[in-house]
Amino acid sequence: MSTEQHYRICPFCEATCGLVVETDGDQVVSIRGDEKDTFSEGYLCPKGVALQDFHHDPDRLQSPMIRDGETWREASWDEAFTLIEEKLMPIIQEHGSHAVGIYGGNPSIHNVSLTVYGPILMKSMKTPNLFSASTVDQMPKQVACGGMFGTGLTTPVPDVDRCNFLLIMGANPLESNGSLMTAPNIPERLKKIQERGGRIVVLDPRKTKTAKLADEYHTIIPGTDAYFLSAMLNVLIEEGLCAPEHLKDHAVGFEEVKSLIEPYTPERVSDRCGVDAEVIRVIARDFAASSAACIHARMGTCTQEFGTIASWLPDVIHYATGNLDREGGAMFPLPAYGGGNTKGTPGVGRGMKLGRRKSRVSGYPEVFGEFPAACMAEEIETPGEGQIRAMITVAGNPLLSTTNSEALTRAFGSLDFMLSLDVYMNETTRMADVILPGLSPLEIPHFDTAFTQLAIQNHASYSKPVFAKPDDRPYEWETLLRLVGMINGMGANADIAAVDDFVTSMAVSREIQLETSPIHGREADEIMAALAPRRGVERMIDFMVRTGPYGEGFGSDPDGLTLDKLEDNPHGISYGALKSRIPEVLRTPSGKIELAPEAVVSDMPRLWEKFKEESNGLVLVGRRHLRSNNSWLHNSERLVKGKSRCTLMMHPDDADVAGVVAGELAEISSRVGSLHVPVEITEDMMPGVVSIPHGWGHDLDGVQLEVARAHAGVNSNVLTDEKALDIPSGNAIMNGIPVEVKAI
Ligand SMILES: Nc1nc2c(c(=O)[nH]1)N[C@H]1C(S)=C(S)[C@@H](COP(=O)(O)OP(=O)(O)OC[C@H]3O[C@@H](n4cnc5c(=O)[nH]c(N)nc54)[C@H](O)[C@@H]3O)O[C@H]1N2
Ligand SMILES: Nc1nc2c(c(=O)[nH]1)N[C@H]1C(S)=C(S)[C@@H](COP(=O)(O)OP(=O)(O)OC[C@H]3O[C@@H](n4cnc5c(=O)[nH]c(N)nc54)[C@H](O)[C@@H]3O)O[C@H]1N2
Ligand code: SF4
Ligand SMILES: [Mo]
Repeated sequence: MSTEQHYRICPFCEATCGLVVETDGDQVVSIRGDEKDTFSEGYLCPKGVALQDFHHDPDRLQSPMIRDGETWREASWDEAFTLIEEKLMPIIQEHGSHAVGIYGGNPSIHNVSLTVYGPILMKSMKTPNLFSASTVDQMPKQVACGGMFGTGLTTPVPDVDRCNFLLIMGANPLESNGSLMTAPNIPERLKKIQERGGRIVVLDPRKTKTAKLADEYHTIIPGTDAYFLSAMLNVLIEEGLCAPEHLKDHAVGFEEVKSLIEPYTPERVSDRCGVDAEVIRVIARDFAASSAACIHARMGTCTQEFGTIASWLPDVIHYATGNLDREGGAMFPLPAYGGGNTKGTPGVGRGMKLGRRKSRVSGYPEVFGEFPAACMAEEIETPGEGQIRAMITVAGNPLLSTTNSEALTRAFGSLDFMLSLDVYMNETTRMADVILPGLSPLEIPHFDTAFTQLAIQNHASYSKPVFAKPDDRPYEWETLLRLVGMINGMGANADIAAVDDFVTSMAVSREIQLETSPIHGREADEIMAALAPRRGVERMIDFMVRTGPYGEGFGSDPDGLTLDKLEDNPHGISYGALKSRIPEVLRTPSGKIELAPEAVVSDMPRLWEKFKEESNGLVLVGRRHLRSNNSWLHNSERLVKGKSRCTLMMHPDDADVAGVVAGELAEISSRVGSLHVPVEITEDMMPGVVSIPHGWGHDLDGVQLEVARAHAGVNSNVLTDEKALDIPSGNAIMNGIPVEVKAI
């Protein structure tokens, strides 16, 4: 056996672990953690190993698929594009470009072809009907941070390697490996906090793996984090524990914040949150007393009724306690690729503008260029000018991952045309007319743009493809550019090389015009020549890193970063621990941290209205498992084997009241749907809260995922309500859903 070793960043989750992929010919022999990776140092989780299964999965699509009535056939790329042109272009010509909707899914951010070229397709389509997994995920955090700091990805990350007090709310990094916090080997990093005498406190309605590791765990009623955090801030103010000195001159609005949160004292919110007033006080005091403290508030605090307010308050508390932009607190990474907060004039910008358009049916404001995923169904089904008649999904499984799956499936079924760029025929793509397959992660280059903006260390890493792609298959950036060419009237056989040259030279021209760019005023032709002979996505990556914060700047810093240099360093390049970036990182019009942004202020009355309401009855939350990745890694036997993980977790008292028995099916229903799901009784759930994981329910007609089908589970989004949103961000509410449970 003659094996070779390749280094590849794992594309599955935000931890971005470095892997060693051992191959023999065209076979993957083994996958292990790369001990020399400058960031992950050998860590990996079972999903990284399962990359092997994904690569060799017989269900992974290898050629375009075209629907013939109820059956499918493989087709050539030319035939598929001819059909797309035939079906899609008349819809645009007859009804306008807004008749096309595009949904971008989560792997778009883990696949650089899609990250860089997906937005180009979205722009060329000139449709306002853009949707993504962001509005079933982190949009509230982006809105809160966009308001405070000026751009949607200026989200401070917990400096976990140096903090001594970590408050974790609505996140379970021991299963998820972290989110909006790129930190490979989070289990070890958390244990080290404890080893150096620090403390971890978890607030979660379920006693998760992370909660079990914590020094202190408290239950909290879902959807009430905004009250808890307001009360915590009130304690800090009332007891004179605020110390924002180092940022005082760089912030405005703290007085306004004080009056906004004033009603929510620990004693008043205690019943509402299900947390003792004294516990809130002690957490506030401990937080303030720590030399370096931060809050990691994530999924559970975003996908809830007050997602934006609950995502805003942690950073206000970071500010108030002097932990913002300070070692061991919440800090801003400086990514190699650049990003919104490295472009333009340091320290000032246009800030965030929301609501430049309204969605047609419900009038939801646009947020960072998109509408809530939750309004896709009504935009497709409501007749009239501007109705969506065709959908394009790119690396997304919205029929399983977004709210009210049954309504959305019905809506997708009524489309005149649907195109999916995906790797599987799954719950969503089975509804398409044409599927254009992406390649295996081992056949494409890898470079993280988003996650280096969220990483707890400044670093850069690039992976070359492990295997050459099959000759007859395009890279996804080529597929996207072929679509862009088609939309721009170049036909089904658009000259991809010409479109590639055009979009790259546009990017170069834009950069040259920026006064703060290292290539300001240079000639575009000269820069394009310097990027040769690379083309496509590699050329874009080279361009981005050379003009980025560590870049070689096309001659301005000969020792600086280039793609060549990244290729020479397959274990990554470390730029060290995070450094303070205020005020340079800010892009607000005032040039200050705007502590009371309009998007939040305008939502505070809603928080108060809800505060006065009585709430009782069961509510549903989600959960993640280490061996799962949203909806699409269930076709790996090694990840799904063992007892079913798609169960309804309930506290014994709730199970008694509902009369349900462990291991037997119960019926759970919400305003929008109902499911039959096996019960798992556990004291880990707080009373009043039940939990089902998302991303399951693979036994639908037409799904071609043999292993996943045999471990189908149920789709929890049959229960989530598309009419209930976090108002400022348009984000879906996936936690705290009112439900009823009964025995069957
Ligand atoms: N109830 C509930 N629902 C949730 C959540 C929850 O916590 N609870 N979590 C939400 C969150 S955080 C997210 S991010 C969303 C995810 O929502 P989505 O992004 O819509 O769904 P995924 O399950 O990630 O599906 C990804 C799709 O991309 C395809 N794919 C994978 N790699 C590639 C590639 O390289 N190219 C192409 N073209 N396709 C590829 C897969 O086959 C799959 O169809 O789900 C959300 N839904
Ligand atoms: N293994 C695995 N890893 C993943 C994924 C996966 O599917 N599987 N998905 C990836 C993606 S796309 C994302 S976005 C991240 C998400 O990663 P995390 O942000 O860590 O999210 P979860 O693991 O869903 O944990 C959310 C927690 O919030 C709790 N919760 C629910 N409602 C509330 C509430 O109102 N208040 C509070 N305080 N807590 C609440 C839930 O009980 C749960 O424990 O994980 C990523 N990593
Ligand atoms: S934690 Fe697991 S899934 Fe996430 S990047 Fe590392 S190996 Fe991949
Ligand atoms: Mo996500």
